[in-house]
Amino acid sequence: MAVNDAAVGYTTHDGVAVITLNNPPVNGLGLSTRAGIVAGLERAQNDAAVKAIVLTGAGKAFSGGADITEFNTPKATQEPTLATVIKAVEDSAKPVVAAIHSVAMGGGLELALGAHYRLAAAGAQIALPEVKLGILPGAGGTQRLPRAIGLEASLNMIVSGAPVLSEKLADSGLFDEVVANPAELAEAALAFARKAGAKEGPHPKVRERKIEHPNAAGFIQFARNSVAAIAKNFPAPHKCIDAVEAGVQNGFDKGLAFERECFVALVQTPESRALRHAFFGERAASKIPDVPSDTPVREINQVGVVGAGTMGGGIAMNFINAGMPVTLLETKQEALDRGLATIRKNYEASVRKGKLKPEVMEQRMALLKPTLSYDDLRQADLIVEAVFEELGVKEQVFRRLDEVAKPGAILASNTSTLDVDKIAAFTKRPQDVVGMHFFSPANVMKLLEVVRGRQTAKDVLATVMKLAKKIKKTAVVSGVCDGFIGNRMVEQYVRQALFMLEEGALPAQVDRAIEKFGFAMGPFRMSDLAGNDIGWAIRKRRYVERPDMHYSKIADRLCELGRFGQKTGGGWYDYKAGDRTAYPSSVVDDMIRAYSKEAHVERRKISDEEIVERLVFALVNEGAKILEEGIASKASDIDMVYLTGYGFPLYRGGPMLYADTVGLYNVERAIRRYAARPNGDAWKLAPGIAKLAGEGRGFNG
Ligand code: T1G
Repeated sequence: MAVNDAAVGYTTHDGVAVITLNNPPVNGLGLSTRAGIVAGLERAQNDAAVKAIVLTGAGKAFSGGADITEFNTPKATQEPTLATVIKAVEDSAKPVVAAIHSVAMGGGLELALGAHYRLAAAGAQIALPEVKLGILPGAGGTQRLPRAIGLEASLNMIVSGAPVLSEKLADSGLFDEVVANPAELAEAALAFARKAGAKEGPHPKVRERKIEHPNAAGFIQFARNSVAAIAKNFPAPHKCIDAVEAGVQNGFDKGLAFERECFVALVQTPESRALRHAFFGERAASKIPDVPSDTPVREINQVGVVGAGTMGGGIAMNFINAGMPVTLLETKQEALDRGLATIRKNYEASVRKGKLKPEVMEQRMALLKPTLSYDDLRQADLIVEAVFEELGVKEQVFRRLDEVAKPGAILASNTSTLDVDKIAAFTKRPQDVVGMHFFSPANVMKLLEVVRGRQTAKDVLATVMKLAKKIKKTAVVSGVCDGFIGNRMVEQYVRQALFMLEEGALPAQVDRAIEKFGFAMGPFRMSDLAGNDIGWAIRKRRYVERPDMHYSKIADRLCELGRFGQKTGGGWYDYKAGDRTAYPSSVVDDMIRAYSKEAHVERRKISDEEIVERLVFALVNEGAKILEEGIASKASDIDMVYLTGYGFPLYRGGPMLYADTVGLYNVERAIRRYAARPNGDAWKLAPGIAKLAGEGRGFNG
C-alpha cells in the first residue's frame, strides 16, 4: 500500500514499512519532510502488521541534511525539529533501518545515526559538513558519531567537514552492511529489516555505545592545536571540538545540550552567515535570470586554445585536467615549445609534491595537440583566445577563427579589459562569441568571468556555465563594461589606496590594515607581485579615455623609476634576490612624502579604520553601480567574484554582504563623509545604496 504526502512517501512490503524522503533536490530536512517522517513512524507503530521500518531517500540523495534555505526562518526551529525526529526514530519500538545511497550529509547522517541499523550503498558520500557553513552538527552528530566510529575518526570528519565514501567506513562501526551494488540496496534493506523485526527488542541505540580512547584528553588537545592555525577567523571548528569534548567528559545528554547551545550561538554569527551566503552564492551564480535552466547546451568535446603564453597554457590545463583534448595554437615554434614546457613544468611540480601521479601527467600531456596552423582548429567545439591584450591582435585572431571554425563553435576571448562586443563584430557569428576571463594563474584561480556580449546567444551562455562546472571554476556572468565586475571594482580600490599615500599613509601601513581585515594581500604587495607596469598601462589608457577620473600620480612616479615590483627587484617595497619578502623602502617612502609636498597636500595620520573603510567601501560603491547598470545580475555574484578571484576574506562573505553586515545606512554616511574631503570627487554615491539604506534593506535582502 503506498500513501505519499508532499515530502515523504510511506509504503509497506510484507511487514516492513518504508518511509521515503522525497524533497528534491537533495531531500533537505525541511519542516514538511520532518513532519512526514514523524507521521510515517506513527503509522508504522500503529500498524500491527508492520514489524520493522526502513528509512530511505528518493532521487539523488538519502539526505543532504537540514534544509539550509530554512535557516534563520521560523520553520527551522518549528516542531518537529530534527532533534525531535531523531529521538522519535531512536525511541521507535520497532527497529528502524536507514538505507543510505549517494549522499548522507549533516542532518541526513544525524538522522541515520538515530536509526537502530544502517545499510549504505558503496559510493555514498558520508559527511558532517556543518563546519563549512560556520556551524556544527546540531542534531546530535557531535555525540552520536564519536560513539559510532570512535573519537579520532569522528573528530576528523566533524572538524574537516570532508565527505568520506561509505565503503571506506565499512569497518568503522557506522554501518551494519555496505552494499557493493547500489541497485541492490533496497532489497538488502528490506531483508535486513525483516530479520531485525523478527528479533526481540530493545534494538541497539548508538547513544548507548561508549566512546573508547586511551587518551581522549590528549587527542582532543592535539585536535585543538591543529585547528588553531587554520581556524583563526572561524569559531565553528573550535566549537566542534568543545561539543565532542563535552560528550566525552559529561556523557551523552549533557553533551547534546551543550551541542545545542553551541549551534544556536554559531548560527547567529556573521561568519556562518558569510559561509552560507557563499554556499548559495556559488550555486546561484550559475543561474542567469533570462536563460532558462533547461536551455539546451552545445556539445563541447574538442577545445582549441589560441596562444600558449602564461594565460593560454593555464587555460589549456583546465581542459586537459578535465580529460578534454586541447589543440594549442601558436604563431612561432619556439613560443609553442615554451608553452608546452611550462605546462609540463607545472605538472612536474605537482608530481614532486605528490599531488599528481606521473602517469596522470603523461595522460594529460597526451591530450595536448600543439600546432602552428589555424586549420587544426576546424573541429573544435570551443576555441578560447588568449593572445596579447590589444584590439588589433584580437581582430586578426577572430577574423581567422571566423574563417576556420566550424558552424556552432563557440569563440571565446580571455580578454580582461577589451570590449567583447567589438571582438564579436570581427566575426560573422557574434551570437557565438563570449568572454571567458580567466584569472592568473588560470589553472589555479577558481574564478571565471563569463562576459556576455550584446548578441551572445543564450545557449552559448548555458553551455559555458555548464562547462565551467566541469573544469571546476566558479563562473559569474558579467555584462560588457571596462573591467567587467572584478577589475572595474578593483580600480576604485586602487585609486583610494593611492590617494591615501598622497594624504599621509605609506604602503606598508595600507597593506597591513587591509590584510588585518582579512585580505590575502594588500594592494601594494599585490601590485608588486603582478607588476606595477600593468597598472601603469591601464592608467595611461585611462588618462586619455577618462580624463574626468583623476588619479594620484604617485604610482606613475614609481614606474618612471623603473620600480615595477618583484620582477625588477623593487617596487613599492624593496626585495632581495631569491627572497619574496616585501621590505618597506625608504626610497619609496621619501618619494611619497616629497610628492605630497609637491602636490601641496598636508600629510595627516590616517587610521587603519579609515584605510579599511575607503578600500572596501570603494568596492561596495562600484559594485552597487555595477548592479544598477545590470552588469551583474545579483549582489551575490559580485561577492563570488571577490571571494574567488580577489582574496576577499571568506568569513566576511564578500564586499556586498560585508556592507549589509555593517549596514548600508553606515556605508552611505561614510561615503558622504569621504566625498566631502580631498579627492572626494572619487566618491559619487551609488543611488542604489541611498535607496536601500532609506528602505532599511541590504543588497542581499
Ligand atoms: N538544503 C537545501 N538545499 C540544498 C542543500 C541543503 N542542505 N544541499 C544542497 N542543496 C541544493 C543546492 O542549493 C542546489 O540547489 C541543489 O541542492 C543541488 O546542489 C542539523 C543544521 C548534497 C553534496 O552542508 O554539499 O544539516 O541550485 O549543486 O553537486 O546538523 O549540495 O539546484 O536550486 O551542490 O550534487 C548540512 C550541502 C546542512 C550539504 C549535492 N549539509 N550540500 O551536491 O548538487 S546543515 C550540507 C552539498 C545541517 C544539522 C545541520 C551538496 C550535495 P539548486 P549541488 P551536488
